[in-house]
Amino acid sequence: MRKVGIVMGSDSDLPVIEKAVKILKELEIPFEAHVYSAHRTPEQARSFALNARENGFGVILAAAGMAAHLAGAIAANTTLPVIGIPCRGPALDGMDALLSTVQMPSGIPVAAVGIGNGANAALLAAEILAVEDADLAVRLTAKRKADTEAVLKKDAGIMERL
Ligand code: RP5
Repeated sequence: MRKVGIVMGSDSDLPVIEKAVKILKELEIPFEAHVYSAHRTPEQARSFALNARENGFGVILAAAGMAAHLAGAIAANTTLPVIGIPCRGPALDGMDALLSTVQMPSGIPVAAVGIGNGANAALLAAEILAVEDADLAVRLTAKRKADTEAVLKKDAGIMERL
């Protein structure tokens, strides 16, 4: 199975990445994570993206906050799908990162999830890989079913909590 590549602009983005990793582990998807910054270590970010396909990656998650150019910078150097995860920052609560991540020019797409939503980024990566991986598709369907059942259980118990 192709790996999910994870890049984060700083180790301060780790709490968001941990949400993604939890789901990748649950779905038994191999991954590799790095701290690469579009601004502080641009050469490392570029080299990772340029070599990602031949290094066995199938999807790349890129998490960054503030002037979040990481997902776009990665996408500029690969034709693998890139999922941007905007992270909260101190001044604008993630709105800066959201807009920096999602407002890509035509020709270089980044699929962006909501602010801090590492879980959805991992699920979307799993859905992309599952297009060609029937076993993973089965695990994804089972997870969706279990998640639905957990919500139904909350519905059944909500009156007791009021
Ligand atoms: C971004 O700047 C990083 O992705 C992080 O979200 C933010 C702050 O980084 P640190 O100053 O905490 O290293 O590039």
